[in-house]
Amino acid sequence: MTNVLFDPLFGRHTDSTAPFMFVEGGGTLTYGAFVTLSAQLANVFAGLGLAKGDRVALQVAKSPMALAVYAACVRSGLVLLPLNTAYTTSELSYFLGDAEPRLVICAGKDAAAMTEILNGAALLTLNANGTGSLSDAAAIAAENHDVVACAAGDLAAILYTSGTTGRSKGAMLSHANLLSNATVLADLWQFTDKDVLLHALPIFHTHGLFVAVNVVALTGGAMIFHAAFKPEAVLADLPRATALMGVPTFYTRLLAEPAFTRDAAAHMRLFVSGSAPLLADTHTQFEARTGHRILERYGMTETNMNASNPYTGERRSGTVGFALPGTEIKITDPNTGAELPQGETGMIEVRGPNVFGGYWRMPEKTAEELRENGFFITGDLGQIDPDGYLMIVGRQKDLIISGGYNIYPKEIEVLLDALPGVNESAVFGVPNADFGEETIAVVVPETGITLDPAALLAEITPHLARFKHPRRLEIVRDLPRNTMGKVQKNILRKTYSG
Ligand code: MCA
Ligand code: AMP
Repeated sequence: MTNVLFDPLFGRHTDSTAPFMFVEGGGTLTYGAFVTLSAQLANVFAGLGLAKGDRVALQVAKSPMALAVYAACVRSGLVLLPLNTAYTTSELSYFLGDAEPRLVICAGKDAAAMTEILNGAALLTLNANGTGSLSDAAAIAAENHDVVACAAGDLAAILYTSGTTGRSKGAMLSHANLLSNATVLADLWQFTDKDVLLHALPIFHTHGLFVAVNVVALTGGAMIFHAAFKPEAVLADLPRATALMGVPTFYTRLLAEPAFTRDAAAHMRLFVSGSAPLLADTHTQFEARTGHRILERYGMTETNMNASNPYTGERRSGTVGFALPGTEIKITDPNTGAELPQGETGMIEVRGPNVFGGYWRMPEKTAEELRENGFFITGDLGQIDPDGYLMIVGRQKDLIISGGYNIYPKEIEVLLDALPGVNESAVFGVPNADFGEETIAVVVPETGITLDPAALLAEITPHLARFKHPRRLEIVRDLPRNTMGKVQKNILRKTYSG
């Protein structure tokens, strides 16, 4: 019996006494203990009648037990649906309705609200401190569990990415997608069992869950597991870490700490940045302060990681480096799809074993974005410099990235437009020194109506995760439009920047 993802990540560590996680606040979890925990959780899931292919939704605070749920799903052939802890009940009810999980795991404090939207799923609880009905059940479950056979194409996870039409799409990620990407990255970034990764990212996205965890588990290294990113806590643990993966906000916040010095970073060998553009200025300041050059890479939920600056060789700021080994990247004409000559700006398209199989139960959306020849149309605009480095120069998709979280304007515009007295609205991002971008909304009232910005915000915010809340909302007479009638968000961005 083989399980494509579980065997190389966790299966080969079954009896290992090597540390897998140094948990913030004390305690070490060995690989062996983690694998046993995953077996007990797998037995709990099987006891509920869950079988290969069933979905397990997980909306809980980051903890070792939460990560073990991932491993348990992989070993059981179950499909994990990790959900941002910031999501509100309205956002969750869509995900649960669409993915139809058989089991939902949430914090005890959220159980009552979750019960309303379960859609027939079983419910177990897992709190930030590791307690809850899931842990209770796992504690008395058998430690032996036969790993379920899983082939390359079997699903390991569905991760929701918001859509430009306002409806989130579930990206289906297979065992082989995740394994191939981890294998390539571990090799490229030279991870070994001597590495200690300081893990401060959330574990409900590709970056923190797959890139960070899979690379470490595949190579047998350890993680220092922080519940969230706190600069002081990161600084305190840097002397026992060798690597950090973060979004650009991590690096600008670290640079704001006077104690973040060359000495503080002396034990580190690698700082990786991704999920949002890293400013050239951050790059330069970081190197001047620590002597390290941040390694910037490029990825997406649908494709895992696509491109990376080299480990040895020049890490060029303003670029995301080269296509990963085994992955192809081309720049195409956004209108015709024809490949453009080197140096021209166009749509970034990606093909490789890292690219997902399609959107969950959305064949039309899949067909729009994933070509029959296997190239995925990213919605990012790029250019390849004369030395082959890929630069992301913009986005064709209407997307705001704030602190590494994606915000789709359409989702907010739909809510605003539905309010009484609102004629239309536009939501866009403007530069923000901490988060990269911040969200602004402008609203056009119906003729003769006076609207109160605070009242509008109060109407929409209960439906939106906190990170999606517009930081400013202004009432305007009309929206700038081009001759085709399309709202010119570039003009709005310029008007409201600074
Ligand atoms: C928190 N808030 C935010 C964000 N995070 N608002 C906008 N954007 C955000 N990213 C809210 C909080 O709820 C809070 O609300 C207020 O803003 C200020 O919070 P603050 O304390 O400053 O934030 P924090 O809790 O310290 O979090 C900032 C963070 C965090 C550490 C940068 O957002 C984070 O961990 N981001 C990483 C995201 C990530 O993993 N992305 C990878 C996606 P209030 O006003 O109520 O207090 S995967 C991906 O993109 C692809 C595949 C890839 O290439 O990696
Ligand atoms: P997600 O939907 O969370 O997978 O976000 C993926 C998007 O994040 C990509 O399509 C890019 O627009 C953006 N992104 C990821 N890494 C980088 C990077 N290094 N530089 C610029 N944008 C990035």
